[in-house]
Amino acid sequence: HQATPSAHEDLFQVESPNVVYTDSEIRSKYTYRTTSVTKNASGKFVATPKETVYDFKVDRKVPKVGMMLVGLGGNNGTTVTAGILANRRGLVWETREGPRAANYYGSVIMGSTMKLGTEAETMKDVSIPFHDVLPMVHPNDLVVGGWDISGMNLAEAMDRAAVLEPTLKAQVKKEMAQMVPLPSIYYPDFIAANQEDRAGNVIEGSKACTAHVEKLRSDIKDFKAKNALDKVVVLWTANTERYADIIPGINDTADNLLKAIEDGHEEVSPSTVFAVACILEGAPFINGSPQNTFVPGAIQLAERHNAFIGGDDFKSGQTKMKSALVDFLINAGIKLTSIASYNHLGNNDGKNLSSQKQFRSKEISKSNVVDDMVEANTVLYKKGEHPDHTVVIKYMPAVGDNKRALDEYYAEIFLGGHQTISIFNVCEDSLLASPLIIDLVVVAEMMTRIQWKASSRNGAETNEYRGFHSVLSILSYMLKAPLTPPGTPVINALAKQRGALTNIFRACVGLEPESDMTLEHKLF
Ligand code: NAI
Ligand code: DG6
Repeated sequence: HQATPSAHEDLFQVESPNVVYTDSEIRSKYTYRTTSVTKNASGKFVATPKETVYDFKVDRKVPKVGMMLVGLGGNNGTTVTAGILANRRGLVWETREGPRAANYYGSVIMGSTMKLGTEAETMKDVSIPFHDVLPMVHPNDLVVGGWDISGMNLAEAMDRAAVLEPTLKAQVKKEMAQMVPLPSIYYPDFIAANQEDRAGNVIEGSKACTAHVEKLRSDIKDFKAKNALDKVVVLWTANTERYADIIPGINDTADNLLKAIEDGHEEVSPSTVFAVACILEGAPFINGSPQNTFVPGAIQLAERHNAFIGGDDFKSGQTKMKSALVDFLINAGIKLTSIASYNHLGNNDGKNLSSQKQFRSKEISKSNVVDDMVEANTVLYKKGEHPDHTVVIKYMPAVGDNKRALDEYYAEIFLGGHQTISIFNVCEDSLLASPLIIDLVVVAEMMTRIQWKASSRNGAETNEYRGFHSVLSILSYMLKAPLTPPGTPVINALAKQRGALTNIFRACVGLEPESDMTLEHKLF
C-alpha cells in the first residue's frame, strides 16, 4: 500500500512575513489576542485587551502511523477497521437503496471544510477540506492492530457486530479474517459479569502488575517494528469499565500509581494499565469510554513523560446534539429547565451497560455536558442553579447497533410560556463512533508534530520550543467528558470546541481565527 499523497502541499500556501516554509517545517509567528478582566475598587469589571506572540513550528513530514485499538474485536473496532479497508480500496457495494461507496462521513477532519478566506475578485468564501489545513496523516494509511479479550478474527467479529451490509463485508472479509486481536488484560471486576463468556484471549493474571505493563509495551514495540512504523497511537474502545476509587497513596500520584501496579492493587483498572504502558512507551493514548482511566496519578505520569493523553467517551449522537442544542437555547436567552434523555440499544455495549456500575460511568459522562453553558448565563440562572437532567439507558437486544435516543428538552420562554422540543435520534451507533476514532487518532498524531515557544508570555520569554500540554483538550469536540489540563476549564459547547480545533490549526500556518464578522460585506 502506497502512502496517500498529501493534498496540503498543493492546495494552498500562506503569503505572509510571519510564515516561513522550509523543506521540513512550517514556522509561523502568531499574535494571540485575549481579554484580561479584573474588578476595580467600585466593583466594576475592567477589560484589558492582551497580546501574546507565539512561534509555532510544524513538522511537515507525514509519518507512517499505527492505530492500536483496545477492544479491536468489538463493534467499533471491527467497523472502523472495515471502513478504513473499504476507503483504502475505494470499494463500492450494493444495498437495497442502490450502490454505496466508501466515505469518511461523520469525520470532522475528513468530511468537513474550513474557510480559508475570501476570493479576491468575487469576494466569495474559499473553503478547503479540514484535512488539508496541516500536513495530516490520511486515515487510509493507518496500520490497524490492537488487543481484545475475545480472540475471534476480525471477519467473524464483524459478523458478530452485525453493523455492516453483507455486500460490504464480503469484500473485506479475506483481509479481516487475517487480523486477530492480541491477547489482552482482563480484570473481571471492572466490566459487567455478562462479558465473561467473551474473555478467552487473555494474558495471565487478573489484577494489575508490572508484567502487564511491560507486556503491553512490548506489544506496541513489536507492532511498530513489524510494520516499520514511525509512531503508534493507542485508543481504548473496549467495554465501559466501572469507576476506580481514588485512594490516597494508591492512584493519587504518579509514583503511588506505579507502586500500586507493582503491588498488584485491585483498584487499578485495565484501562489505567494501558494508559501507563502507553505513557511509558511514548505512544499517545486516548480513552473512548467514560470511566476514570485517567486517575490523578496517570495524569501526573503523562506530564512527567511529556506523553499525550486524551479522553473521555466518544461523543457520537445524543450528546453531540445536546452540546449543540443547549448552547443554542441558552445563547438564545431561552431558559432550559429540564432534559430527559432515554436510550435503548441492543449491541454488546448496551449489554455491558445493563450492569449498574458500568451504567453509572456512562451516566456521569452523559450528565455533565451542559454545566459550562448554564454557568456562563448569569441572566437566566442564579449561582448554583441547574436544569433538571436525567439519563436512562436500557438494553433491548432486538434493535442491535441501531441505537434509539429520545430526548425531551423543556424550557421557559417569554412571560412564563413553555417550549418543549422532542428529539428521536436513530443511528447505527458504531457508524457514528468509527469516524470519531479516526479524528481522535489523526489529531492526536498531528499534535505530536506541533511545537511552540512564546516571544512574550506573561512578560517572560520561553527560549526553547516545546509541545502542547500532555492532556490534549483540543480533542474535546469528539468527546463527551473532555479531559483538560488540571485546573483548566472544561468546554462542552460544540461550536466552541470546533472553534478551538480549527483556530489552533489555523494559527500553526499563521492564519487568523475564523471570524464571522464579514466586514468586507458590510462596510463599503
Ligand atoms: P463492544 O462491546 O462491541 O466492544 C468492546 C470490545 O472490548 C469487545 O470486543 C470486548 O471483548 C473488548 N474488551 C473488553 N475488555 C477488554 C480489555 N480489557 N482489553 C481488550 N479488549 C477488551 O462495544 P462498542 O460498541 O465497540 O463500544 C466500545 C466502547 O466505546 C464502549 O465503552 C462504549 O460505551 C464506548 N462508546 C461507544 C459509542 C458508540 O457510538 N458506539 C459512543 C461512545 C462511547
Ligand atoms: C447508550 O447511551 C450507549 C452509549 O454507549 C452511547 O451510545 C454512546 O455513549 C453514545 O452516546 P451519545 O450520547 O454520544 O449518543
